[in-house]
Amino acid sequence: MDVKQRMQELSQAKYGQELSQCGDEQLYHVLLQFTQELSQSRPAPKGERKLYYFSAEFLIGKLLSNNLLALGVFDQVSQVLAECGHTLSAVEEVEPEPSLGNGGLGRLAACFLDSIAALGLPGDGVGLNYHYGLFEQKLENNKQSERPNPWIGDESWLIPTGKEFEVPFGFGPVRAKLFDIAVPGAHTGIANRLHLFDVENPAPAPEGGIDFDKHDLPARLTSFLYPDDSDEAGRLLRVYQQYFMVSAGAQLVLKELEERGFDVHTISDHVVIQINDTHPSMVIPELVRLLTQKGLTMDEAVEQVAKTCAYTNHTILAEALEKWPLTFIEKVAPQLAPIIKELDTRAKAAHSDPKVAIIQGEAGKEVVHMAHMDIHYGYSVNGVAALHTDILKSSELKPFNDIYPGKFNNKTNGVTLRRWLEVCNPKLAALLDECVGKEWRCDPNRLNKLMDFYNDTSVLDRIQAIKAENKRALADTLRREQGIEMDPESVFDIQVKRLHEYKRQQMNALYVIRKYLDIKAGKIPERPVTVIFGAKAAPAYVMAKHIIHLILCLRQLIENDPQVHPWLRVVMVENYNVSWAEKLIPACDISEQISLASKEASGTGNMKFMANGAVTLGTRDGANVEIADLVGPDNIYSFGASSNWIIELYEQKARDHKLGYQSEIYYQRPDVKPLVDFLLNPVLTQYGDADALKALWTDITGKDWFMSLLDVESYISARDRAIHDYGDKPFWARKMLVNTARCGFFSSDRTIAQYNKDIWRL
Ligand code: 26Q
Repeated sequence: MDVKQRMQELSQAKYGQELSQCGDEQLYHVLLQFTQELSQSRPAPKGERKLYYFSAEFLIGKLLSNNLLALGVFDQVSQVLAECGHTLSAVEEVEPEPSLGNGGLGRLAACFLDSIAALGLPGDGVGLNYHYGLFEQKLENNKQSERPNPWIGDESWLIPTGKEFEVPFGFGPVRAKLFDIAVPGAHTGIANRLHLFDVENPAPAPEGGIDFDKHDLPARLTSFLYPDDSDEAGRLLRVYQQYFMVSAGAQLVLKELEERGFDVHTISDHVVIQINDTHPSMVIPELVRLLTQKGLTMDEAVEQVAKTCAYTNHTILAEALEKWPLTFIEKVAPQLAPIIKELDTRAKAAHSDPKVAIIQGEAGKEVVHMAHMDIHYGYSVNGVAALHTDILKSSELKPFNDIYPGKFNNKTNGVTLRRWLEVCNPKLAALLDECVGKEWRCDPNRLNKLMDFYNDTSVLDRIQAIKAENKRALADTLRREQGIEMDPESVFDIQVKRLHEYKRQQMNALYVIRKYLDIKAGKIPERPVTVIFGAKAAPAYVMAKHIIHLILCLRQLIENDPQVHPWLRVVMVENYNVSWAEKLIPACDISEQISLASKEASGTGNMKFMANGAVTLGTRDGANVEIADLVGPDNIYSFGASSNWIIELYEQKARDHKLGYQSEIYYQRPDVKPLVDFLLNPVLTQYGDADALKALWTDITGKDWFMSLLDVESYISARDRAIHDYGDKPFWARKMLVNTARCGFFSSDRTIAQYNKDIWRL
């Protein structure tokens, strides 16, 4: 196919003009259509078994570059654009980002779809077509506010399919319309699909902020991605969303099963449903319901479903494990309640331990424990990193592991190196081609060969030159788009991820306070450091918003102080999203992965930073443990209390409040107290809301549930050590090289190959 000719034809047809006369906006729409045509001409992969990845979130990000790469026309399109005086990156600026996910879990689902297609496996995503996705973040007056984030224009990636299903809610039936997004596979000729369900008449965006009438159903069902669970009406809406997704999704699965010519009694031979966290768990009773409608007995239906569904757990945080009041389910989907009760009765008959019951609580106040339903009625339960799976097996879900020892398995997360290295860091990718051969793009383990260049000063110099260029590019973009000034010669120390107390952005802020106080006392740091944050807080998560406020007040304080900002700068990127991640990650020197050990199930940002040659400063938590094992102790800065010790402290806390960690450190350690007390200092509070900072101070000194004070001293010294080491250029460049060389394990192609071998068997 002649790429240029087809692009010419499209620009004539759409705009009646030559390609060379088109602006970026028009070129984007030409390329959107071009890409869609190519993707849609690809067949679906064949196979006796098909995977359906059910997920409330698919944080796909912009698709243009990614799809051009998968379709094998990236270079040709770049060339054509260059001939017209344009660049793909400028054209891609026109594309709105679909933010159909909150963070790690949603982005993982997107990486998985990319890898499933790249491996040529038959597997589609099933989710919801949120019109405004995750909110757009504004930072004003040192606080976050939220706006709707529309992404569906007249032309988008959505392909109307004409398929419709009826979802039987308690208040009446609602039609679910199916839209698809094509998922072309790299290095294969196939394309899979992301199936997104929508209501027939979606409501327009609310005026101003993101508040809307949560009772306005069905019009509001697919308006927003759920960012929190803070109020009753909102939580009920989430259950409506979940049932809408799984009922329509289960009907789609059965329709396709029939179209593929298989007997419904053999569904478990031909279908695998991977349940991404508990958000789609109602697919289990819904599928039982639909199968019995199709003539299976209850026993048969339960058996088939239990051989079809597999569950992935992404958290041990109790507050994030979904337990819905039975009354919610009776209201949303009354026909599911008797089925869930039946599943519970069967589980209780087989296992008397009340800890493993599905329905818990006294009469009238029963809750349905979604994860328990998944474990009893799924054939596989997996965690997302080795440490996380061990914790699930040995403590959090131990009673279940005792019952079903064979069910539990680990699948360490991964990321698609196509987006997170090839597309976002083309210069490093090209250097890797030179050093280890282009084959790494299909076989990421080839990157290990980069170790041959450990002492090659010319390669080490080029690795550093590429990093320096990426840092300058980031500084330019941030100046242009957000008016932010930063010194590209300084160390770029980056923490970007959702704002959560367990991720401990507040501990990073305490480090900033330490350095600020040092500089004011005349103790000048070894070299300038730019501390970069990017984070959205759930709109109703008060403490998270206080932490954003602290960061922004510190930023302003330092910006206003010419004695400090040559040495220390704080940057907070507004509206951190996938597109910002693609610019920030290639420019990072030090990757902050500082969650309280045991709390971050895996993390995936840590892997993206590593691939791009950033050195991790982290606790031994989640996949950081595996990163440390791969790169060795000289190429990572590990610090902080071990997960075993933390789990022990929480157990002590549960047994006896006096023994467990109670933030006594504030009173005991003379170096720690002034850092926390700075939150009350008028030098800082003049820039913001003294009450909010006081509330944060009270929390850290009184509760500090995620123990930032326990680790803050070892954190400060590890961080200072990293910043010191950065000064020895060849020494540091080797660490960068080792990190990139060892990242092959974290390719999501490896993760998906393992899911397929151990769970899906497609
Ligand atoms: C639950 C109930 C009500 C409303 C919202 C939710 C909800 C929404 C989103 C609960 C959890 C999430 C997202 C969780 C998440 O992103 N987890 C992350 O998953 C990654 C992929 O496995 C891991 O790498 C991260 O460690 C984990 O935090």
